[in-house]
Amino acid sequence: MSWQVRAGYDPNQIVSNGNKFLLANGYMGYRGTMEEYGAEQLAANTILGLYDQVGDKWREPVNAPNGLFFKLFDQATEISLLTLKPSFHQQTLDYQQGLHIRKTAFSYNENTITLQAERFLHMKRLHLMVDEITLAAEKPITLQVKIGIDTAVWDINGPHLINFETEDLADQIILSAKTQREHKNITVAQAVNASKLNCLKKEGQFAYYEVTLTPEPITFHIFATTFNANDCQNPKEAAKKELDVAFAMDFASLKKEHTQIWKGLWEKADVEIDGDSKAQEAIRYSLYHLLSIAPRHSDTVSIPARGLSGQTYKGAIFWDTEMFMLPFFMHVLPEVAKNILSYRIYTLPGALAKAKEYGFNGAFYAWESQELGQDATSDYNVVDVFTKRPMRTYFRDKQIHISGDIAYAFWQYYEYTKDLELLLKGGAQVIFECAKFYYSYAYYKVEKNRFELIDVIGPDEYHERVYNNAYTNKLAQKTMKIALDLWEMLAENAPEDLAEILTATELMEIDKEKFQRFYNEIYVPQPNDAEIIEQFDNYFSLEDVSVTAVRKRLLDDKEYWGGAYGVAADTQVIKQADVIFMLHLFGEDYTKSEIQKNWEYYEPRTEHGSSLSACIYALVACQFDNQDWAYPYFMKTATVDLTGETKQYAGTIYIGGTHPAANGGAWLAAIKGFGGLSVKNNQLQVTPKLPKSWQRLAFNTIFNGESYHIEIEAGKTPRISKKNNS
Ligand code: IFM
Repeated sequence: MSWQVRAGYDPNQIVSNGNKFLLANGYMGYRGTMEEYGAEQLAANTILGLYDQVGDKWREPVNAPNGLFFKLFDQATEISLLTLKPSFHQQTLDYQQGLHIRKTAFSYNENTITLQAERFLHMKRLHLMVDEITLAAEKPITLQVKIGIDTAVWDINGPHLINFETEDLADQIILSAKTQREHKNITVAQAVNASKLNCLKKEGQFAYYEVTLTPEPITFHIFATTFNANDCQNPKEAAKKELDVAFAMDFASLKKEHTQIWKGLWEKADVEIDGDSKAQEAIRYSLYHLLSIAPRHSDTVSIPARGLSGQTYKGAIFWDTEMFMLPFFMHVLPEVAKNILSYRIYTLPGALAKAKEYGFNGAFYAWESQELGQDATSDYNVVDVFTKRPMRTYFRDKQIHISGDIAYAFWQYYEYTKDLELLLKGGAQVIFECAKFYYSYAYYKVEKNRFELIDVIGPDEYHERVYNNAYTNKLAQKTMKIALDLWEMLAENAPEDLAEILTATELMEIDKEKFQRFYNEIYVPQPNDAEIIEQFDNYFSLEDVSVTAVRKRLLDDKEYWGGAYGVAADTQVIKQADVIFMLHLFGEDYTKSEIQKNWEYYEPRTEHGSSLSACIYALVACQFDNQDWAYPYFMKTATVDLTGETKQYAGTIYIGGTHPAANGGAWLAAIKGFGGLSVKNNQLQVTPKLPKSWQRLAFNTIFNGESYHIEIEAGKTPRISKKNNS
């Protein structure tokens, strides 16, 4: 298998190829654009955790100036994909090694000019990117080359950078700037080992060279480093220093270091599928995306909903990370899972403040969380296509399941890794505060002797402000159970820590009995006579109409289906797995028949307007042993960034980019769905349900600190073998 994706020349695919060919290293993400591309082609190097706001536009991540900019000229004539149709062009992503390669040939003045470039974002030296450029021509020709740090990069709500300053050192170009609102410094430093090029002049952050091309190729390298005020006191010094170190090494050694890291990651994370090369390619490509954006370097950052592929979704962290990506990391790279969860400890003050703002106790996490846990969700998250007016949406106010998602994730991590440290370092406090929040949010319905959660939004965002969403209520109940179990566990294993946590969280004011009472008395919608669980109060009384019929009612392709007047709002058509998501998490509380009946009920009513939906339908179909139904959904989630076939707009707002939640969902569906991996009685267990064509599925996991390799072969007993941890 090649471990490569390729594309030829197609100007209509520039934006989607920017996502598909993304390089990232956990700190930054460089879109799969060509060296000569600029803002219009959405060239961007998105920096994790650095945000800016311009005026009252949305606060979003900052794209750094492009340190790998390169363009060829013949005097005034630009020789690039922006001006000439190439005689050959191929773009390749080698996702085994994290390399982006382009090969382009131009027929120009009865000559053929070839340009090759191979670049990577270093997986260890996270601030460094390197590009190896090779030029040749069939017949001798003298051309000019412009190399530098381009500020013309993609900006949705920018421009974010001001006060540009350049410094031209003998062997480096330095470009520094500040963010508009918070005045955070950012520096990009660049150096070229251009001994084979003749420097004509330097102007600002660009250098111009002359080069005579012949059939004998000329190769040179561009090195660029990026630092910002979140990384250190003096980004400029750091950028220069890191560049010096890299420059003193050669391209080959840097590449070796980089590919070695990838090798190590694949040794832990690879999933092998025999008998289905398309599924094999899709799962590896999905894992590439997760591995490339994993924050291995810091425990105060996490993974945004569109990874590091740009500024869409405000670069914010959603429930996507805990519920869809975390399981993969928890099973194969627990140290990354720990970093991701630590981000929620770090941002707990933001969640406490948000709860207070709405008049509640405890922790109400941001629906769209930025670097300090502040909620970036706008009150008007969608723009109406007809009136062009912002539409009031209630995601920020009402999507309260976010706190339970986070509490659930901490507990899941603890149960799988038995790593008590994270709980003692703040995880326990997070869980208790989330429980406290639900207790505070709940409404006690006196006539029915029960707690209810009213006026919420469940995972299905097309139905806003509903009462008793089954998933939310069940999750809130689970959150209480987790808090109670945690309390017991700490009382037994770490009583002093418990006392400290209780004091720190002011939990003394809320006694355990209240959690217990909520747990016992929260209303959780149950299967009815037909075994179907109603998604929320009165959902069944909404118009029962097909997804196709609702789609036909659209007057504009980009029209938003939800909100007050959306085409789906008064119907049973839902955006994404909701009750089915609940069955994915809590399947053990329901019979197989109930699970299947609900799948059959909700599946035709689900639009899959979110990329989070397909994987859950795949997983849950495996719960009732229907691999045939699961398989197309698995392929849909696993190929989402290969095909680029996802919704690109919410109203008029562009929401494209990569889809790490779907990538994580692909792992979940393969391993937990088809592989049937679970834990029973503190032991790993595998009950495979392989799709017909799969002859073998093999993968690794680290469970309770021990490494395991799991081999499943069709028709044979699965093998779980312990590996040597060294
Ligand atoms: O978190 C999701 C949400 O469930 C559906 N809309 C998009 C968000 C980001 O992926």
